[in-house]
Amino acid sequence: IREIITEGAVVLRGFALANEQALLQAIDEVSQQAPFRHMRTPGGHAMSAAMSACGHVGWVTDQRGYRYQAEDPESGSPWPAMPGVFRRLAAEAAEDAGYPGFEPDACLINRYQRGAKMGLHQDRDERDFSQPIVSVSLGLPMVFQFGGRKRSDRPLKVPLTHGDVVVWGGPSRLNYHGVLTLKTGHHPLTGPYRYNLTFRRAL
Ligand code: MD3
Ligand code: FE
Repeated sequence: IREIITEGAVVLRGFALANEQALLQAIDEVSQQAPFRHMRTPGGHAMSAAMSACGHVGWVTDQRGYRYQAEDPESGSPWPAMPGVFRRLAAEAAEDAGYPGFEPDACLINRYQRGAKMGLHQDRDERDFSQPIVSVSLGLPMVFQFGGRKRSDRPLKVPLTHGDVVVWGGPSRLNYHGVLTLKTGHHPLTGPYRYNLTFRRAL
């Protein structure tokens, strides 16, 4: 089931369901090597979503700003390699949405607990905005806010549930977006959490 949100943004409902167990196990393995942590924004606020990452580079934020880097700042070691099931799923979803040949080099793993949210922002720390972004939702449901090219454009609310995959590219690549506050809940596979995998070509 494919829904178009706007030009360049496609929701593939349930696309990740066939791999749910393998994806959650891979999140577990990655986060044993690169534990979830609440990074700080350059302004000094702790982000409410906990983050981990895998791939050649990981997205980080600290006093110095936002960037991609090859080492986990907590350990000084390289980020864990991107699990095969991650890479394959991201490439298949991108191809389905009309972006063949997507080879992500970064996967950010966001873990939301009750009360966590992500305010409206643009993703602009990547080098090539012609590359799409693939996002995979697992666990508790949450409402995604999809805005326009300007912060002041009124966002559309899109509910995302376990297994949904969204591909953003082309004209929607620099749109503002965010997620509303996660409500308390229990998911049979993830307990109190919602996970989001965000696949990007950063370099
Ligand atoms: C729309 N994460 O980590 S991914 C982020 O659910 C982030 O954790 C959200 O936004 C989450 O930066 C949503 C979906 C997403 C990612 C990039 C986009 C949507 C996008 C770029 C342009 C438009
Ligand atoms: Fe984002």
